[in-house]
Amino acid sequence: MQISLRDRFTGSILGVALGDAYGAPYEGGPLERLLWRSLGLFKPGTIRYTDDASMTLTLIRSLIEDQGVHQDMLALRWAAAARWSRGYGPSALRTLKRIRRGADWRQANIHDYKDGSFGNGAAMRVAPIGLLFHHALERCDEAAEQTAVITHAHPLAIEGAKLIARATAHASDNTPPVAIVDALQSAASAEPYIERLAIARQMLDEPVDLPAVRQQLGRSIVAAESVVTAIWLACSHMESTFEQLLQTAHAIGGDVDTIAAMAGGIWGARRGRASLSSNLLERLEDCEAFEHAAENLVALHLQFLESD
Ligand code: AR6
Ligand code: MG
Repeated sequence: MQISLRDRFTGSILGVALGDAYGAPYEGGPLERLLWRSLGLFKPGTIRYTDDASMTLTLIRSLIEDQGVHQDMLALRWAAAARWSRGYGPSALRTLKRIRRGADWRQANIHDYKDGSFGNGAAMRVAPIGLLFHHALERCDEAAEQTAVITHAHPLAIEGAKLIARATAHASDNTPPVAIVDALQSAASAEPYIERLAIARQMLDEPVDLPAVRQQLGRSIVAAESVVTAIWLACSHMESTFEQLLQTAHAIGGDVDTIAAMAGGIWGARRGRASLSSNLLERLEDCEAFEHAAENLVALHLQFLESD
């Protein structure tokens, strides 16, 4: 079956939002879960998304407004949109608040940690870059890095973002799962990613072993301990339903929403919107906004293709 570009872009962005929103209630310990469940009650019947999907949406809007990555504008837009109640990482939120108060992102991003944050926050929001530049992987890398460094200056956070962007790009080109991991293995340069991608590749040939996934690929908020987990999750569930992907994300545990968001973006780019169930979509907060943004991203992609 032929899947259109529009179906792949909307599938990917809705995949990020669904993974995030349906993963959030399962993240962290009992107190955190209780908090998310009670926040979810604000809009009866809707499943609330968190920082992952919020930053993804703002990134798309910024790409459209600025006709590509404009780091200073993007930093201001992310800072303006940041809300504590969306569950931002502590350092990321402080960085965004500093930018909101007038600090240059080039200073704000190294205030808490001198080498910058190595959290997975740069990778969780990067799917739009993979979609927009899926025809030009070097530009994809460059743009992924430009968006990452605004809040996550650490080389491991940047490489994590590049890998998720490339995985999304390959998936949107209909690359089969095993070939996606092979391609990422050739692209990776930092030891933790090279090692974990080799393990993930091997895991694709074996029955699912969740304790091994948790232990060897990781499930934390650190990029090096969640990016490859998400890539494995998407690739190992490429022929399954999105609900099955979510179930495995819940079973892995840890940073469930962000792992599911990263995986959802990759899965949706290959499978397309038509493979997402309306049951899940109906309850997603602001579903139309994600869909509309993804459609605008298709138009920008086509515009870039024409001018190349
Ligand atoms: N040195 C020590 N600890 C660090 C360093 C470092 N260089 N970098 C990060 N950490 P943050 P995120 C630790 O705040 O990556 C949300 O739920 C430190 O404890 O940049 O944007 C998102 O949805 C820091 O607070 O957040 C993600 O799921 C933490 O890593 C998740 O949180 C996270 O880094 C991470 O988002
Ligand atoms: Mg998260």
